Amino acid sequence: MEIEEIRLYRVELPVADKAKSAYSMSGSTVATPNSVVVEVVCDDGTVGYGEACMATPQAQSAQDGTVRAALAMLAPAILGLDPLRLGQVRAAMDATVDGQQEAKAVLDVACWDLAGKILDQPVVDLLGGRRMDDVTTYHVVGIGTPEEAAATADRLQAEGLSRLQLKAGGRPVHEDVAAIHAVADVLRPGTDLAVDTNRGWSTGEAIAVSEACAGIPMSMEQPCATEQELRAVKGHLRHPLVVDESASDLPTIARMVSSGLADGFGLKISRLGGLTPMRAVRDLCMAARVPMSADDAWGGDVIGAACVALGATLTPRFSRGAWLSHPYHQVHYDEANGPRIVNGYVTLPDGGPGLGLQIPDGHFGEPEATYRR
Ligand code: 0XW
Ligand code: MG
Repeated sequence: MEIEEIRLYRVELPVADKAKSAYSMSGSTVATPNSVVVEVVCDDGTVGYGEACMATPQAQSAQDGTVRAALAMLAPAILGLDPLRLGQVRAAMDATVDGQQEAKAVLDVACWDLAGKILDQPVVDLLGGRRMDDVTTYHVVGIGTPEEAAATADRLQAEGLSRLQLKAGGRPVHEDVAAIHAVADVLRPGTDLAVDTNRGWSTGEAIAVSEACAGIPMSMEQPCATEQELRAVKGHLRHPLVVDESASDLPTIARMVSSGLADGFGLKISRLGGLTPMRAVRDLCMAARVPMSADDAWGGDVIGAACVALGATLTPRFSRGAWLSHPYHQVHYDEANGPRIVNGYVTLPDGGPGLGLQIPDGHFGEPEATYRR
């Protein structure tokens, strides 16, 4: 089997009106992200999908323009290769451009979708098989007043969500502390709370917030911007430390595990370069008993299905949840099978082999760019 053609599409995923105030991160608000969706077509006509959607500069260095520019170099480099030979695809991409993991992830995910379709297997099984019947997820509570945050947290728990991520940062820390306490007051037994500033606090602010919230059962996700800052605050925090944006690649993650810096990870498939490296990180985290999430910055059913496929292979004890942006934009590429949150858990698409999606031909309109052998 050989890759014959690669088609690139631009897909807008605007925040749904009624959720407009529901998605903000420290220092930035998500409005109308553009997703990069690719169709990787084999010589027998089989189509594999990949996707990356960079929500805001807050969460990663790549943006959709840089992803598209990197794909213009990477797509020609993998034409003619066998998508089942993921190592050769990776080698060809790495020989073409250094870094650019978000663009490489788009093609890597498409190759996993193709592999599943060629082998007539779901990606979740190629990744080792599901370890959870109901796949855990988590829901973001955007930055707002203490009353807004508490009301959203209360509503989400009533809807069955048992993992919440409260966004913080980008404002005076006493406002963050007030919102954290307000959410803590409505936490139900068994609900897991992470406070995520997406690198927003200084080391002093992180320590001060942890002190001010000492009695609250929560974790602090990427409270500061760099690994050095995280190491500086680690011994002063009263809460477990979860690393997200600084967990940039397998060697870094291995260092954070072996040194005891990370009590958990928030991991984005696109930042790591796709399901292939994410699978290796998953195996490390499971072996080291460090919980992780299976996330991405934003995106539609394709990257959502990849997150859920990987997330389903975690054991519940080491899953921090597979995250979807679907609740905020409410767009499906496959209305019937696209992943969604039901009763607090996320569904695993089962519309067929590969990622389990049945995306109608022509669904994305005319491609922005096409690469052929
Ligand atoms: C909640 N996420 C997975 C999606 C947002 O883009 C940010 C990210 C996070 O946890 O940082
Ligand atoms: Mg995070």
